[in-house]
Amino acid sequence: MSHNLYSVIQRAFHQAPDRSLITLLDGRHFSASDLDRDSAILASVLSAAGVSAGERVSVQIEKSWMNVVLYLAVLRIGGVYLPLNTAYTDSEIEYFLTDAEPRVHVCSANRAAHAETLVSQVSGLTVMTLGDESGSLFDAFEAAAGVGSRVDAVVAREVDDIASILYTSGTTGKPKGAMITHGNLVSNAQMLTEAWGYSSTDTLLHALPLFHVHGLFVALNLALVNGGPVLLLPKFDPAMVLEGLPHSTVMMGVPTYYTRMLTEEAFNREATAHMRLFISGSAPLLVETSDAFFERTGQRILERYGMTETGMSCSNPLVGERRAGAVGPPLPGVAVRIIGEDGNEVPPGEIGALEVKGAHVFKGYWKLPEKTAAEFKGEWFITGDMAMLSEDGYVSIVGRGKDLIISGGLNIYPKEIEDVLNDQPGVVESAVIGVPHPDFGEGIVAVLVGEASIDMGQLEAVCREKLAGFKVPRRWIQLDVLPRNTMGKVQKNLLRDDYNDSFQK
Ligand code: MCA
Ligand code: AMP
Repeated sequence: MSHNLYSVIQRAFHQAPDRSLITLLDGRHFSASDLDRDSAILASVLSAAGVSAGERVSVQIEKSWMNVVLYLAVLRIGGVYLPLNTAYTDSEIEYFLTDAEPRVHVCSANRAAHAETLVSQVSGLTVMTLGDESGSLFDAFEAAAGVGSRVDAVVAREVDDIASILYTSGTTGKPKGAMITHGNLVSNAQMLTEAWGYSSTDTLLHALPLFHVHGLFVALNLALVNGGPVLLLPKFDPAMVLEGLPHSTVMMGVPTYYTRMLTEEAFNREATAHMRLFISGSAPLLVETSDAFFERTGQRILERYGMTETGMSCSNPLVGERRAGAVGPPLPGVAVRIIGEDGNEVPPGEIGALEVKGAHVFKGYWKLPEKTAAEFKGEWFITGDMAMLSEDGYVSIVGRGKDLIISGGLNIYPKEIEDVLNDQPGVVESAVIGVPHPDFGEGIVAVLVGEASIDMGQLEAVCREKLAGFKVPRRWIQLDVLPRNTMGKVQKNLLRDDYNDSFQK
């Protein structure tokens, strides 16, 4: 039996081939059999371009229905889907491509010239472009459709075979490619189906990007394995969400989506009456946001918790108390434990390091066996999050052991920005911190030590050139020295206290 995720999705497609599965706001819609056929056609194009089982296809494109088809086509042929944030700069892309060595890189037309320069560095690389029904890959797809070229067979995959690589940064070093298997994705989709009572009668309001775990594996996979319709928005936009709500039953988002919806007067009980479930994750949902949402709509947002490396691990219950400030018990099939400084499990109510175990835990980091080994204790994966378990089994994420900023649901590792800043003339050292931000949850502040003549505008320009826009610090502070403890370690907690109000109005 094949464990290819596409086979699971295809079974759902075959149950209701005529059901409209992807609908766009402009009225275009695609049935299950359209997606099955189009992914078979695109699979033939990718195969002709030399992609075979186990080979990577990297993708940096705007969200569109063809993006969904491309994802399905890569799964079908047993390829490894490698999505990349559209905000990544050319230099960031260069690292990912040289590390992952994809056979095909699919990008927007405006990014093709740079990608082409990498062909000499990545052996066997082909660059293709894809927009919303445009680009060289779309032309090849149309040509293949015209001559009836398609690959119908779904390549057999084992539970442990890699379906996707997603890059995630670390406290030290360069971003690491998390190898996510077919087994991981199928088990996560199954546990979420059970926990959230998801079925083909649900319509998913899909506003998230398709290049992270949340939008791709939590949202899209859940709908696809259940053969449930998706209203695919091009991006998060409150007006589009308001338009989509009366036609949907489930929405998923990062906390910023919900705080932004609450600023819309039209977002009320009536607007949300057709919805059965709002889900939040990727960053902490403030209790005040959860309460304000409940007051406005009469519905309690269901908060869940996960990571790129694990998919989803915990979720508040569908039926029962959805506790604001907690992420709920572990999902079915997931085990969690909270470890104190002495290496032993702590009793309920005490804070410790969260570790998780289950079929959803990834296979390891691409080409980095030592880093992989360092983050596992046997089958237990060390999440890097600090957590607490209640007497009745709810997990609360109370902080991070890792030096991470989460802004608008996107992870930013300070080290990456500090490395860029420390390389600049006149900068002696830097400390990048996250402090409360009313829209993004956390905003980035750069604290610098260096020559009096440092031009902050120039530093910001360098960051913009090298780093994705969401990683560029928005506040700049210059100090004579950074606060350090007796071990010489920079005390970021003191900096966070001092600049806590940087983004308050
Ligand atoms: C955009 N900008 C940001 C962010 N996004 N700044 C800080 N944080 C952000 N998240 C900046 C851009 O650089 C630009 O500034 C300006 O905002 C406008 O850009 P635009 O793209 O128009 O912004 P937006 O449309 O308002 O986007 C904000 C957003 C978006 C809707 C919150 O970032 C978003 O959809 N976030 C969700 C990310 C996500 O899917 N996370 C899940 C990861 P400038 O022009 O100055 O550069 S998966 C995960 O974490 C795990 C597994 C989990 O548990 O789910
Ligand atoms: P990433 O690896 O980009 O997928 O981000 C995963 C990290 O996001 C986790 O390790 C947590 O620190 C954070 N995270 C995800 N969901 C939540 C949540 N509901 N509450 C608090 N933090 C969360």
